[in-house]
Amino acid sequence: MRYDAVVVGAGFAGMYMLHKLRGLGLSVRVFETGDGVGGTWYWNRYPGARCDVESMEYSYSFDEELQQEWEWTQRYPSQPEILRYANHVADRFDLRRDIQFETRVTGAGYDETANLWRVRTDRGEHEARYLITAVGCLSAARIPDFPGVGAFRGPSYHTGRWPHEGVDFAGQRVAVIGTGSSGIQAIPVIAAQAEHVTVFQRTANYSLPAWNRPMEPEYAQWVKANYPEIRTTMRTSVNGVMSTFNETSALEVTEEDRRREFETRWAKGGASFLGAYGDIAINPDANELTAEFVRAKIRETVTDPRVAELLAPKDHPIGTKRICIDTDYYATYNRPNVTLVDVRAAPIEEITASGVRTADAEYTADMIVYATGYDAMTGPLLGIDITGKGGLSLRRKWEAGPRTYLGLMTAGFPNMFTITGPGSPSVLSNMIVSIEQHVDWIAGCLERLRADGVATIDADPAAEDAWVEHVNEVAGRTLYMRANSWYLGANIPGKPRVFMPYVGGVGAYRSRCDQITADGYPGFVLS
Ligand code: N01
Repeated sequence: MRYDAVVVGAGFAGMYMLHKLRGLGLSVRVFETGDGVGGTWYWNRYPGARCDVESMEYSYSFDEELQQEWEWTQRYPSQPEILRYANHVADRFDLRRDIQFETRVTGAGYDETANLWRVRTDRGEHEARYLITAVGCLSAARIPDFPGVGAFRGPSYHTGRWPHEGVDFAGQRVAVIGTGSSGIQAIPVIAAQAEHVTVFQRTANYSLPAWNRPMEPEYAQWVKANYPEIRTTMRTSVNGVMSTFNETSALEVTEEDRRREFETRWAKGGASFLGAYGDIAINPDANELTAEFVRAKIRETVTDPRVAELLAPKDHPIGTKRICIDTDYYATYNRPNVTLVDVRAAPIEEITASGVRTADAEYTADMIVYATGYDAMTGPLLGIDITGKGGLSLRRKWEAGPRTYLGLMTAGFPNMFTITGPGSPSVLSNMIVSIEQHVDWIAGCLERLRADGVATIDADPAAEDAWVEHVNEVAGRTLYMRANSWYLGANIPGKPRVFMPYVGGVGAYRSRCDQITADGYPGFVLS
């Protein structure tokens, strides 16, 4: 079949892109691997899965009635609630009739002569003028290639591919590998049900309390009444959220003032703790003071000093790996049925038929939960065999790391757009804010091209080089380069070490994109 546009993925990006393109009168087909909408929130059904952005801010802003009618029940939305919201949006805007579920896009090739994308799926081929990827940044789930992964006798689950029917942990000895955001959310919930949980930690992570609670109706009402200003604040902020960012240096204030500020933000809960001072992300001394406050909280909470020391992160500055937001994570290690294993000291050597064997012991388990993360940002795109002009493959082009102009296009792949692609704020922001910005920008661009009779848009290689350099340069001014994070691809053996998201802030980035539109798309080649 031939469409004006093919969109890959029916998560929050793909759903809104479909809605916008329909509004332009374009014919659109969305292909989605899963059998429902929701993307991340469709796949991540692990116990305790919850967004780390507050409900009132983690929602679409494009439709006034939608944002007024939907009622969030908790401060931080749980996965089931977000999935209900995604389904509500799909119903409300009648999106499903243009989404083909249970269909994986396997490849796409640009046909230069016809100026068309030929899109291959596991259920047939299609053509489109525009190819728009809405594949998510954290959707290529990854289990490390431990020897013997397939030999384990019991069931094993990756957090990002959780069974829809759920998992009963009662009476089970559960091994959990990984202590990133997913592990940190899942471990307390699993520990409350299982007979025993053995947590395999390679790197201790900083986690802040969520203090999740039922939504206060007065607060929800206040936000709804003030949505126009609140959404503007979010769109022009650093991270796409409402919380306040203090500009002062952590080093300019007295110890007492600093403690008070940290305590206030800790008591408030959530990631706004990292906004306590303006130099936490750039000054090692300011960062260390912040990190030490969190370590002290861990030591206060965890009763066994040896376990507390293992849980207190020391090998990377706070905030340089994605900050975790938890409910009862550290206190869970005070339970008699939870054991922490340090796999930095004694790495996992093998998954055996009966459990996990490290360099110094074997741990028996009935189930294994892999909370081992994703091939982030590039993984979902390179999982599709995409070829551009002259048969250039994206895998080849990005061999040494992703190269994009603004995270929106990559030179040599005309009429292909990447929503929240590498080189854009994406994972460093409230994803829905960044998704809406990209979708609006792309829709505006397509409308303009049509009005001007332009058939093709591509990134100019020189503009792309300059953008990649800028992305690296801004990241280089921060402490982000000091952590072995998935932002840098460090979690995947052999992946090039390149800082992938744009750290310049969503407000500044939006202004830049808007200026480019106003100036007639400098840095793009229109033909
Ligand atoms: O994945 P991760 P995640 N041997 O990559 C360990 C978002 N998210 O799914 O740090 C032993 O962070 C690995 O160890 P190390 C959020 O952006 C958001 O938890 O590489 N261990 C690490 O501990 C987040 O950042 C929400 O040394 C191994 C863990 O597995 C992103 O998704 C909730 C290993 C992987 O952590 C990814 O989070 C969930 C090995 N060979 C996720 N390989 C919210 O909104 C890996 N590990 C709250």
